[in-house]
Amino acid sequence: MQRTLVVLKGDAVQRQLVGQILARFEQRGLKIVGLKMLQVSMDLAKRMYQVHEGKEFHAALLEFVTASPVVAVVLEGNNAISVTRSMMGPTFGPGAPGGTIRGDYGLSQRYNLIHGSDSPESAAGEIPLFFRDDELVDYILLAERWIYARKGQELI
Ligand code: 3AN
Repeated sequence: MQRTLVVLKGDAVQRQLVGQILARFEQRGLKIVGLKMLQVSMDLAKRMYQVHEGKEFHAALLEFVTASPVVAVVLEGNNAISVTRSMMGPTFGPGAPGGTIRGDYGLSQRYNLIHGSDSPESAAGEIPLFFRDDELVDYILLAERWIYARKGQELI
């Protein structure tokens, strides 16, 4: 099972879309193993978006992500990273197809509702920025029995 970090950004919180967006991930079968609301500090924002340092939108991005509380989530599932990314859609709403989160809820070229880790390496770096180990909960999701098929020990 793979884990990914999702951050529902300030526009999702302020537009009261948190429940609807989380519901999509739950309905898909992804398991919530970490969940918190927090105010992102400038220090955390800089660490989160270190890869974008030097880009012309970097300052605006830091301002956006620190302007409102956000909701951070760790989702677990088979191919959680690519499944989450495909559900988010392309970076900005106007270019995102309907059926994706950004395509269904976004119109801005700057506010884009959600962040999702883009690789296993990013997820491994980003999850600890938002969650301590003891804030990630190991539990059995009973629905898993019907979300996945079993092939020996493997869930497919
Ligand atoms: P994604 O969120 O789809 O992975 P990335 O990784 O290309 O997009 O960019 C990370 C974040 O940087 C985006 N979520 C977006 O908020 C911001 N960003 C990327 N490109 C631009 C841009 N041209 N103008 C403003 N913000 C941008």
